[in-house]
Amino acid sequence: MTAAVSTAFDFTAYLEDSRLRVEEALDGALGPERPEVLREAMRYSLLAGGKRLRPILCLAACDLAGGRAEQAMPTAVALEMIHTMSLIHDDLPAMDNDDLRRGRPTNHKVYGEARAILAGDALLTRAFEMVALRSPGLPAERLLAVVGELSLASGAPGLVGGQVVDLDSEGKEVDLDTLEYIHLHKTGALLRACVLSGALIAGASDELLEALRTYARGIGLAFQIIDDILDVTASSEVLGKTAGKDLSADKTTYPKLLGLEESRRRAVALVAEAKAALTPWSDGLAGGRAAPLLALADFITGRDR
Ligand code: GRG
Repeated sequence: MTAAVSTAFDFTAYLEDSRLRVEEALDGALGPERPEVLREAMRYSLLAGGKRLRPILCLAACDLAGGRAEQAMPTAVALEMIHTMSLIHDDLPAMDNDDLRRGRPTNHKVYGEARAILAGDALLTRAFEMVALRSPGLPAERLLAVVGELSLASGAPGLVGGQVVDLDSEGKEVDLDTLEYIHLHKTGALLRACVLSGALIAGASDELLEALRTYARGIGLAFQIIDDILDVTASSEVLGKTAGKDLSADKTTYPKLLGLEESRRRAVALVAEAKAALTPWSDGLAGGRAAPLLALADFITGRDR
């Protein structure tokens, strides 16, 4: 009897397999930081779980551009380090002042504020080391382009700029354009760096890089809209972070400006736009080479945490 051959893309298996590979790489990425307490504080947040969406996006984009996932793994790890740094700093009393992250006490609650700041700093700088010094066998000009994307995503044109406007907007009336600015910088810029750097490592064409910019814009905004919705609809237990935080911090969110239903509709439309940008690479059964990025886009609107 011949077994039926299924060519459908198994996203659940893909996600779990990629996540496990990322966890393994993250576990091996730190060391030999000294003193030991710094290493511990870095590992505490880096290995605390999380969806690992950013590194997986990077690996998927590398694959789409014709590269091998192993080539992009050091950069994927670097992106998760930058993301983790931003969470540690975001949770500090001077910023969002939170006690819970990824289901555990926040970094500063365990190690104190000074060490949490320094653990974040060490993760950020280690991220650049991962690309510049720990990515063997890749052409220097590709690594330089990746360093450029990571710099843009982390600094004033990305995370920092978005965070400043976000903090300055607390307790004020914020319009949709400002809200979009905050999220395209605070959340979208790093997601964009994930897909662009994965593709750059594989030597992607300009046409694919442009399509990935459009894809990243769509998933970046959709990701944040869903984040805002979950802040209202999900529990702290499920989220692993404090639910209802936006309301208590008097933040403007998509549900506040548009209502829950319209916010969800907008997120779904943005994901559709993101996926449409990849149409030229979506041939074949179940989405072809673009299948992981297409499924990751849907995962963003379907997630419950
Ligand atoms: C110091 C260079 C430097 C930058 C820091 C603090 C800061 C500037 C920016 C804040 C950025 C931030 C925390 C944005 C929120 C992004 C977001 C929605 C995070 C949640 O991401 P998930 O759901 O979390 O992917 P997990 O835990 O699954 O990884």
